[in-house]
Amino acid sequence: MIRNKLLAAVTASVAALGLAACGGSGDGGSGGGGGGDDTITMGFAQVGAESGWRTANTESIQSSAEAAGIDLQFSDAQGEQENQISAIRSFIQQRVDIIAFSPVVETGWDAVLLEAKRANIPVILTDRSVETEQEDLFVTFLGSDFIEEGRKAGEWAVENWASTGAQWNIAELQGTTGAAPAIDRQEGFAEAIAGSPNLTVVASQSGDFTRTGGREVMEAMLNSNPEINAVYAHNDDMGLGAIEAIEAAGKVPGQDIQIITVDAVRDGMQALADGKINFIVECNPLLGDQLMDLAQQVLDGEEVPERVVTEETTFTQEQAAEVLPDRKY
Ligand code: GYE
Repeated sequence: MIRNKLLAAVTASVAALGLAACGGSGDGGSGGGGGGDDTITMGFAQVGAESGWRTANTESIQSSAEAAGIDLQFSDAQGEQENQISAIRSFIQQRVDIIAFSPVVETGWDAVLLEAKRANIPVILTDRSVETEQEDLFVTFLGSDFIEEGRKAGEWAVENWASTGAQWNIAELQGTTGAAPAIDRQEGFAEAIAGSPNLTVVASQSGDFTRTGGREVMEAMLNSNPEINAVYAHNDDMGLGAIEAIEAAGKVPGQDIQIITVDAVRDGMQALADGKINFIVECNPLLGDQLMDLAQQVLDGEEVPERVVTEETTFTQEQAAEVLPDRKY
């Protein structure tokens, strides 16, 4: 099965090379897709436009590519893994020099990544990682440590909620089912609160990282669990949706129901400064410059680290008010 796909991939890439005629060096180096000049062509398969984080991430990648003189072939998968796989296949056919992508979900990438490998096109993962059976299907992974983000959220809950001695009934709004940040943020949080018997996750469901998803899930949760007095949302947008649902239910977000989110995009930071969110764990979307540098290094044949972790912080309400005027996204 896999063999057949491989053969098909090899045939397809040979055909593509034939079409490109004198296109490239054939070693995956720069110029392969650019018709003989030195411009690097990067195929980038984005998740979609589900959140403020994603918008900032897309802008960062597009402007950094332009600044670096990299020809960016950008594709938006609208949240569907299938679309992302087709985009990657078409990048392979076009013989781009390098492929970068942020996988919608963690699993199901082995076949297409093998095709890229067979075609000698290096792949860089950005933002989210994948689970593969084979180890060398991508060169490096640039992005956050999502387990650590979940842990920071949980540690704040332990220090600020558990320490009161009261009972905290937490609604967890999970990100996209099967996505690395949803899996890892849940894990890190659960691990951090495990020793606090008065912190209980009473409901946990996916709001797909969107504002609408957060609002709808929160509405349903408040109906079936009126005792909820805390929210842990895997991103700001779902937290912002939850705020709408909480207000519609006649409760005060940030007070009757305290909220922790992840991302720290402008709208989230504004809600934090306004007292509607209580704590935000930062997740940095500005990966463009680092991605372009890594691409250049890989195509120059330099060694790059297997993992590049983004530096991040956390924000209280006071800190949000301080940094908000200079916040770029
Ligand atoms: O937190 C969320 C986005 O993968 C880190 O995806 C990213 C997450 C981010 O939709 O807002």
